[in-house]
Amino acid sequence: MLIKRRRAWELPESAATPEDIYMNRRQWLKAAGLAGLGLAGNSALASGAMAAIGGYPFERNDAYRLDRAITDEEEATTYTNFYEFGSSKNIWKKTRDMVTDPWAVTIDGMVETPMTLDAEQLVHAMGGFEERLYRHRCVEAWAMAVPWSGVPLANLMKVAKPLSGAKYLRMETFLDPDVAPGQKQVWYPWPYVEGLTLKEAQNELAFLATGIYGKALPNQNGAPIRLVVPWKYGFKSIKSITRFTFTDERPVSFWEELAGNEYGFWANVNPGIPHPRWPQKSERLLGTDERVPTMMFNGYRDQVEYLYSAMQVSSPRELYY
Ligand SMILES: Nc1nc2c(c(=O)[nH]1)N[C@H]1C(S)=C(S)[C@@H](COP(=O)(O)O)O[C@H]1N2
Ligand SMILES: [Mo]
Repeated sequence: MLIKRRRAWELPESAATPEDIYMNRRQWLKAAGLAGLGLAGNSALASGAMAAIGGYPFERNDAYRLDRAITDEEEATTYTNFYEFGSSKNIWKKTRDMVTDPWAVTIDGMVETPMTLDAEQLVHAMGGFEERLYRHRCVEAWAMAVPWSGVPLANLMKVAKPLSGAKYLRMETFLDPDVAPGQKQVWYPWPYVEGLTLKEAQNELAFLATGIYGKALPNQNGAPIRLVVPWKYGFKSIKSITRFTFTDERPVSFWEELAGNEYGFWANVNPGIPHPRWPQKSERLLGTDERVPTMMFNGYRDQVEYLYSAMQVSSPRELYY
């Protein structure tokens, strides 16, 4: 069994049935909650069972360097995009009621064994915890540079064991309008969905973040696990992930479904390809009035260009919006 740290409510592998595996998120969380209650009298077990993702700060991987100052922590954690909680940038306080531990994550689709497990188990099974400094470029032309903590997304393949026909990884954010009032706005295609090719997901830069600034992610930045793909516009870096689906069909992402001519599937950063409503030549550094030139692939060309160099495209824009 890949999962080393078993929580109290988990069944030994031998006792797991397809019903357990296909338990939906609500059922899973209920079972987790009941198991937690059952343990209330046994503090040693209970505290062990409810351990959150810990061990911060992780050692920094110096392979990833910045050309600019790290963004002020308060700026990066209070100026956020999280449409589940509203469309303004200052919704961070509204995320306070999110419960991120336990956090059920389902892995399904074209995999050897579909499963639902806790976010903490998942990232421990993936392994490779470290800190990385990355630039982040929002399609709206603001940018930040932050230290993320987490694990390489490529390590998801060890846990999920995709079948040979799988070509894409589809990711989904939680759906709970009682917690996230933005999800009561029915004209949005909730839940938030994003996708990558499996080749992109296995690129060294693709990162599953659990923390920022040497601490666990605050809810507003996508706790407990969020994607970070720094060569793409920020909307690809989906927050608070509850499902990873391996598929042979290209996923339709949330923004693509809303406005596919403005926010496409590929969304690679390119200063030479304007958004239909604004230029992408430069970016404002969060917390300052300073503008700097935007870089091709957000400065990660050497690491990612091979992914796209042989691709047949129908228009010069296709890979960059
Ligand atoms: N589920 C979800 N993920 C999301 C978003 C969102 O609204 N919902 N916004 C995206 C956008 S547009 C950006 S720029 C980044 C912002 O991440 P940050 O708030 O940590 O800076 O998250 C991305 N991930
Ligand atoms: Mo964004």
